[in-house]
Amino acid sequence: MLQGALIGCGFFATNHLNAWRDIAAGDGTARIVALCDTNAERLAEVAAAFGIARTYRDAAEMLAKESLDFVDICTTAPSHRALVELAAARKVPVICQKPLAPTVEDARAIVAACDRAGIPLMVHENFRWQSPLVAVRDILASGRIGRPFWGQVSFRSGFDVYAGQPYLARGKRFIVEDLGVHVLDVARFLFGDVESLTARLARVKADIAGEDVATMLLGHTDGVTSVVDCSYASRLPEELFPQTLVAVDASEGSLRLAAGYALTVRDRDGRVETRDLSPPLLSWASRPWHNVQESVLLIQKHWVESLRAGTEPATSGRDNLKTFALVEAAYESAATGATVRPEA
Ligand code: NAD
Ligand code: 89Y
Repeated sequence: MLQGALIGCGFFATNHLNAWRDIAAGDGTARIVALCDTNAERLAEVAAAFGIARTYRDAAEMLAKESLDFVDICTTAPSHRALVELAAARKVPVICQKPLAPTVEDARAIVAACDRAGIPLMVHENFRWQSPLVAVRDILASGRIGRPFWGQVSFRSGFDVYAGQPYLARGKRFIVEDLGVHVLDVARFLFGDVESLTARLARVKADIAGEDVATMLLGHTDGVTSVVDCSYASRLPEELFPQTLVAVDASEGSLRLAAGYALTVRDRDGRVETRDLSPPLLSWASRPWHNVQESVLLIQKHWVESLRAGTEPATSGRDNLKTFALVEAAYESAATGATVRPEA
């Protein structure tokens, strides 16, 4: 059984820990043996909730004292580089939450540190592991609707994300860095790498520092044009948080993943299929987060499989630099009004 440690016991970490507990109780391939948080109160609370006795307030001390097969970093971006570098110095494989870093320099340094140490790095870029989005990807790969030429990946909500994650209201960069990074990654997952990006951003909510609306036009290298749009300022008749909607028009058919995980496919024979792709509600999950929570379990299982097989995880640091480049390109395009060629 692989022995891991988790750093950062905040808002999102309980999802990681519940998923690790499922893995330990399931095929028993991995478990968390130690926890670290600089906040003593939070550390004690989470350690008690998950029955993890070995706790540390200093990551360097934990890495020195524990014998670990991997470390799972679930802190916010400003601390990622220093924490990954500590793990790399001890040659401990790393999972790091998104966004990988606050700057492209830090993101590249993180990937370089792991490369130099010869350790795997997976970015916890979990949206592409949501089961409805995996199903969409499988249909595209099957050729049932032919060759996609247009797509839309859309996340529009008015959910109060600031209550659980107050730091989101304070950053100069908000929706593209925090949520757009997922939605842009899904666009790459479905339609491939990107050669051009044009973006317009807006701030609608008055008392936040960053942008809460983003509309992006992507030119993918094999010809697809996609629109990626995100909003936390949308007051819709039905609140859809945290659903990602997808539309694809292709040479022989089309596909829509609509509200409520309702899939409709018109295939090359003109047949129309409708399917309910609602994700399961795991025992520890709660609506409306359950699709995200399922994807946390799936990405962590993927990490364990990759680590055991010695293969590169789908959202490795190297891969994630390409998604990171789209985030940077979006801010640059919005600032300059120009179409930008993303640079991984
Ligand atoms: P949070 O602020 O609630 O928790 C972070 C915790 O890390 C805090 O308890 C803090 O004390 C601790 N910490 C900070 N620096 C540390 C250090 N150097 N050593 C040890 N502990 C340290 O943040 P959160 O909302 O849980 O978010 C964590 C990360 O998860 C963010 O990067 C966020 O973007 C990401 N996130 C991802 C998803 C997803 O679906 N993938 C969803 C929500 C949040
Ligand atoms: O932090 C964000 C994420 O990764 O998924 C949704 C979120 O919690 C708020 O935008």
